[in-house]
Amino acid sequence: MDLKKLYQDVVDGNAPEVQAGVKAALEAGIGAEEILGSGLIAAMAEVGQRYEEGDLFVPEMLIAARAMQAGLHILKPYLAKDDVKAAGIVAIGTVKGDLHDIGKNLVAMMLEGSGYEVRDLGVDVAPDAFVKAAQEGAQLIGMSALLTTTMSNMEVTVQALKAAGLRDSVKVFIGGAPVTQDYADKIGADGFAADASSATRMAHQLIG
Ligand code: B1M
Repeated sequence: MDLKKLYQDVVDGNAPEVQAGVKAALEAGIGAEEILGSGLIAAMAEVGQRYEEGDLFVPEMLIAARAMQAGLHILKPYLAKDDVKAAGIVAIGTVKGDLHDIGKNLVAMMLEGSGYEVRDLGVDVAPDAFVKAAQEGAQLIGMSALLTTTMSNMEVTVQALKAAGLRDSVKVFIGGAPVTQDYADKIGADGFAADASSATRMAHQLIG
């Protein structure tokens, strides 16, 4: 079997078919990482591109995102079978003003699969909520942003951690489509990860 139908079902936003397709691909022996990369993530990239070109609109983007989340739910137990068990508490969230959570959820899933305790703060997370998570024991703060207009809230959060006197006791890492290593350096974050597996490696480096 190939992943073309699964890919198309994500683009079309057909959640029940996406779930069935992920199950069938797993049963056919296709690896979880390949299903994720070539089926789910590649399809969302097409959705983004078609939105940019004016061929799809926000409701279609949302329906495709729901279908992808449905597929991720099935894949979750198969992802991140990492043998390195690291003790550590990570608080993760999508920054204020930003509602995109698929990438953040994926990073959270992989971290959990690698043995971290993950405190998921959700989306539209205010700087104060990240500060509170650090006060409540998170050793690593992960921030996700998908919009160029919300990225600046990562810097605001780093500043809020500093103002609360917590910057030296907590590590900060960031990611999301518009985020770069240069940006991480500029705002004083400790790390940047381009995708969910490098996010796990980054966590190992920072606190593992
Ligand atoms: Co929106 N959206 N969206 N959207 N959306 C983008 C991001 C966009 C690039 C589309 C486009 O124009 N091509 C564009 C942003 C443009 C920009 O800022 N430059 C955009 C826009 C404009 C908008 C709205 C403003 C549209 C509108 O209302 N007019 C609006 C904003 C709402 C808001 O947040 N306030 C909006 C809304 C939405 C939906 C709600 C419809 C939906 C989100 C549903 C949801 O998340 N539950 C949605 C979607 C689905 C997308 C696209 C199509 C897909 C995003 C996605 O889930 N990708 C996206 C286009 C695109 O990215 N190609 C787009 C799959 C996911 C696995 O990848 O999130 O990149 P990603 O995560 C990766 C890495 O980035 C990284 O690892 C992940 C796994 O590999 N990563 C991290 C992510 N976070 C990390 C954190 C880390 C480390 C790594 O450490 C902590």
